[in-house]
Amino acid sequence: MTNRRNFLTGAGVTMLGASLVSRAGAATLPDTPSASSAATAAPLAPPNGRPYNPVVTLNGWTLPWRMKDGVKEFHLVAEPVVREFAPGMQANLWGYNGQSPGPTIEVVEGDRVRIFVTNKLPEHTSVHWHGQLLPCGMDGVTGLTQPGIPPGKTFVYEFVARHAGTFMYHPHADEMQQMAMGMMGFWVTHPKNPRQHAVDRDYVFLLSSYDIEPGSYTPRTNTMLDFNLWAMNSRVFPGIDPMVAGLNEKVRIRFGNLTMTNHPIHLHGHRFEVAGTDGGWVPPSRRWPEVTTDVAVGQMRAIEFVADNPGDWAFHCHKSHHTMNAMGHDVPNLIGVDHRGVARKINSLVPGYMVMGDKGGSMGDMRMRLPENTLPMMDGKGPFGNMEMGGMFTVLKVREGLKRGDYRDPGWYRHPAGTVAHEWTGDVPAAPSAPQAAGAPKDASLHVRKPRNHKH
Ligand SMILES: [Cu+2]
Repeated sequence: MTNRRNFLTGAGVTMLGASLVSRAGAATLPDTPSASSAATAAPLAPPNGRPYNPVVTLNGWTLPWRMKDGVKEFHLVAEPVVREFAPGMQANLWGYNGQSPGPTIEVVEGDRVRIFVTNKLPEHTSVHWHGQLLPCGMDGVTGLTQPGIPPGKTFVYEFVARHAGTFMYHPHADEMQQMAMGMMGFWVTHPKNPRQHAVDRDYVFLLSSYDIEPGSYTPRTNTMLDFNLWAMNSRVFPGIDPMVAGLNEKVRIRFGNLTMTNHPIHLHGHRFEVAGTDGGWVPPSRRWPEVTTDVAVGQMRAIEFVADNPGDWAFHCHKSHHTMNAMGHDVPNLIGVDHRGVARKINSLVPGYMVMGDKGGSMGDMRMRLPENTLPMMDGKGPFGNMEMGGMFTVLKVREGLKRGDYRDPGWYRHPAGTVAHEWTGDVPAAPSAPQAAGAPKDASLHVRKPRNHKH
């Protein structure tokens, strides 16, 4: 009985906070800045409050705040948004302040933070501040620490950002639906001393996954594992901006995983260390070198390295299906099947049918007609041709002479003469004939699968 009464009282306090807000009038609420594009915004130099080295949100932005009586006040609006995944494909998602993911929140260790959350969704929501050490009633778990924020209402969260590190926020209300619709955002608490953990460039993004049928616009939110879009900050390659760094600059890349599976994140041309997690910083003596680090569901990683190798370096999830876009999953393997002449006949029966490589899966240079609002499975024009990538893939561009604070794409790397793999033009021995697998059928039958094309 006591427990129940306390629980209701606790809930009442939160409700009182919300009603006080509306009674005092909208004038007391901070502005609700909104982003209209998926471009990477310039780092937000702290306009007031204590100094820090701002992060760069890949294809995202940082939420401005106002200082009120020494408290940093933010205003998040949970609302339906249209997010461009890459040029040529948009999706109806749910997010915050105009985009999915929501804007990054940056504060300094010891800051008192007040966050107003207005719910413009058709159902209740809440915000959980993943990794923060805060009073239990501010933890944002619907039903457990607060009632859900009803549609049209504004709730207030207030706590002190007690420790520096890498965090995220997301709903703890109808999670399967709301996170599959793109509701999430990054949170960085900077150290009090800006020289502590200082790096030259600090990139952040969240990993998310979506199941959007080719030709449709809205994710299927009850999908548990078979997603067809693997995203960094709700963007897929070639829609993800490159990360750039000056030669010998110290770089940090922080990422969190809000998908339903783990992602081994791999960087070419460099060795890095995991310098921090959502649990805090790893002491330097306990770090070890890696070129791939796995980030499990609900985890965050901050990796650090010196960008001492000039070039255009792939940075991607090492699960090869996660560097592809939609449509790749219902296709039979036809390697070794001679289907010359068959494709045209099938095409007259199944419009849009595409024969998948008899010499491998490469379809980077095929240009079939796609359903509307769908991206090629493997794409991205590079200086040497099609990169045959999608999903969780981007490029780290390390350049000599890049100015501090310059985040513009420097274009493709100009390789020094004699440093690019090239065709051998000397003598080639006669090729032996290919071995035939025992019991291989002479004419393997073709399985035809049409791309599913439902509209929602
Ligand atoms: Cu992955």
